[in-house]
Amino acid sequence: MELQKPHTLELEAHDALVVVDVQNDFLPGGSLAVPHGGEVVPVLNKYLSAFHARRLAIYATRDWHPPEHCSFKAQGGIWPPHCVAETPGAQFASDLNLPPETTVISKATEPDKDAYSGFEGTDLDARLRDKEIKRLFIGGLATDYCVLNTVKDAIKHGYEVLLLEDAIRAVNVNPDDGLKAEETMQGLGARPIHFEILATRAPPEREITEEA
Ligand code: VGL
Ligand code: ZN
Repeated sequence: MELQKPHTLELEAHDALVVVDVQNDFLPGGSLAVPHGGEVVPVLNKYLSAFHARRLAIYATRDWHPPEHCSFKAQGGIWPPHCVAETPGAQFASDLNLPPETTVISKATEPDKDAYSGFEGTDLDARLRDKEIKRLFIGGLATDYCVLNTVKDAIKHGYEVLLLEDAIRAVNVNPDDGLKAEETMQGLGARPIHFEILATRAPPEREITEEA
């Protein structure tokens, strides 16, 4: 067996990165700004670059609501209007370095249904199966809603989940919601990781040998 430093994690062929809802409305100045939400962007950029360098699959989910979505207060929901499809607030953070190969998964697109999970009402599971993905590295916003529910569904669907603990932030409607969500995810088997435990190694050979 190859010698490894303890507590390092090697990225493998059947790994994928799932970036959850890093959209302007959840960031500072947005209509449903997650406290410290902007802090996930530089950290996610490190994961994005690690996955991209290894040619691993990257998915970005987005809340993509119709203008009169049931989760908005005017319709009896609990949230201010946010992430209305095609509006600036629904765009991904402009400083999030999503590679062009990123697969975008739009969710909660129906007026009468909310969906916190990237799996709910989407083809995410089918796409992952198609690529024989086994492990999901999941981070983004918000810990206590869309990250929590995406992680729960991922585990339900049989994926191994690595929770990007350094790249999630919570809404905290109640002060402990984020902590409770993390406990729930870990209780279900999600393993919390931070970027530094990823083993650094040379990018795939084809990259090194590629001539300019
Ligand atoms: C989310 C509240 C409402 C999320 C989406 O992405 O966590 N939170 N809609
Ligand atoms: Zn929403």
